[in-house]
Amino acid sequence: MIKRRDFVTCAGAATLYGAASPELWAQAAEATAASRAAPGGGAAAAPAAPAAGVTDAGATAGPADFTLHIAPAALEVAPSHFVSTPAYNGTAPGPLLRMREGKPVTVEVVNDTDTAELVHWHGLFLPPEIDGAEEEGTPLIPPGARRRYEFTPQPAGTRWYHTHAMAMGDLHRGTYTGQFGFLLVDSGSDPGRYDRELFLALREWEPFYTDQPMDTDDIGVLGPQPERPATLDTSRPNGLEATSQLFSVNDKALGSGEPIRVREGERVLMHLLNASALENRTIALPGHEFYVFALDGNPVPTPRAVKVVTLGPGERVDAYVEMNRPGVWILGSTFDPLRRAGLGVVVEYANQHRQARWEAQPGLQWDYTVFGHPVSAAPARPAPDHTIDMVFEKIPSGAGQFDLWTVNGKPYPHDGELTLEQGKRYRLAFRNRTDDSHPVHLHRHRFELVDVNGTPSSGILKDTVIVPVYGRVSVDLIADHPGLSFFHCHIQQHMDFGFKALFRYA
Ligand SMILES: [Cu+2]
Repeated sequence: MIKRRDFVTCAGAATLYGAASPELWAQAAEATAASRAAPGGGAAAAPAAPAAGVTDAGATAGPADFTLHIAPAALEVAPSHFVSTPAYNGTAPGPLLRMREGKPVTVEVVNDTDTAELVHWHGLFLPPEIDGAEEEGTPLIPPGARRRYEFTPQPAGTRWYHTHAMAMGDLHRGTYTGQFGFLLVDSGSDPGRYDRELFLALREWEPFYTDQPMDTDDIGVLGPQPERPATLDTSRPNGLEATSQLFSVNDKALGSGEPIRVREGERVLMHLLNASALENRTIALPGHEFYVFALDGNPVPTPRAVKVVTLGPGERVDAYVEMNRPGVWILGSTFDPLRRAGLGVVVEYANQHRQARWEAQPGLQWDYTVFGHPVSAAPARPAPDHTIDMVFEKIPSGAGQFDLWTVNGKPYPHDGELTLEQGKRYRLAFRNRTDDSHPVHLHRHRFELVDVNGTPSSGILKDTVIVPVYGRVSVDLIADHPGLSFFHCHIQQHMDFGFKALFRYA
């Protein structure tokens, strides 16, 4: 058994399949089991620093606890297929930032690119000037500049960091790039009983635009759809949508990296992250179950085992997997075309040399609410002081254009409309009147799921939640972190083209 501070790193190495399309070599990989993958992360130093703030790092003496260099990197996502993209310290994910809850740290960010950048610390409670959203007033880091951030990490749990730059029509900016990494805030009290710890981020690369419907997730398509309009307006064609044909777990497409090597009887801790800019993903490890104990890094009231895990962009799932079915398996997307195009990694038991196996997982649906308090045992919840409806709509812009998105039918930033009073409880009712499912994220706070498409929920704390197609999700927010707080869909294109709002405190 190893403890939290010891984690697995595997050196990446390439397997050559010769020149072939991603689809072809991914299929080859599934067939041959010659697959490898590299869990992300690097070691982190012990932190020590004063109060929160931002400084021009050039004026500050002494090394920071962590340093992130933003610079172009060449990532060998598939054999001899190098993706050129800005990344942190030359890798994607960037270095694992491991911090102790409540213990101040310094992070220095060096922008070695030719565009202004921002690093957002997703899931942390930080002041708006550090949080990493321009909309909240965090200053951009100019090209060639460096900034030193000093903050006290909280709350404990699996967080992450990523760029918050707007991309608009530029698919080489924002979360389309390799600028993402895991940030773990350690409570110091987690017994952490496991044999192996993995950090697995779901990704796509080399995005491009299409005018064809490319949705590869169907979250909520079969659900109740309480927000579906009586008549659908199909008069205008859809606009351009970003999509991809090259996928990976961390920076290696299925078949391109080291396998995850395990032994029978081991208990593996998986930190799962959807770092996609594009879409929700559903994954499985055939023959095994994910014992989910935290969502977005927050422990759930009812941990339980499930066979598939769905993650919207920005979401995290922490789960234990008992390695009790020896063989060679593919941990990957349940959607065949995505898995064959790289969204997976091979899990190989010791002394097993057979082909990597995949088994279909038909009919299984992810459901947040099963991890909450049982309805009969749910603690009483105070009535909200206010309810805020948030209606999401899409305005088709026509062929060759970018669709626009609105929150409450109004353009950003909803002046004066979304004002919070400190200490009050707000029920946010997310009403999705679009045919996409949206992972919506609120900065600097977390909220409790109250209702998902009519199913009550209790005790699940999150910072990002998927609002299904034509679906409705209600959450309770206690206004306890004064300052501007950005709200947006975590799909980059939706955020860039209007799916955003700003909460203020009175
Ligand atoms: Cu969206």
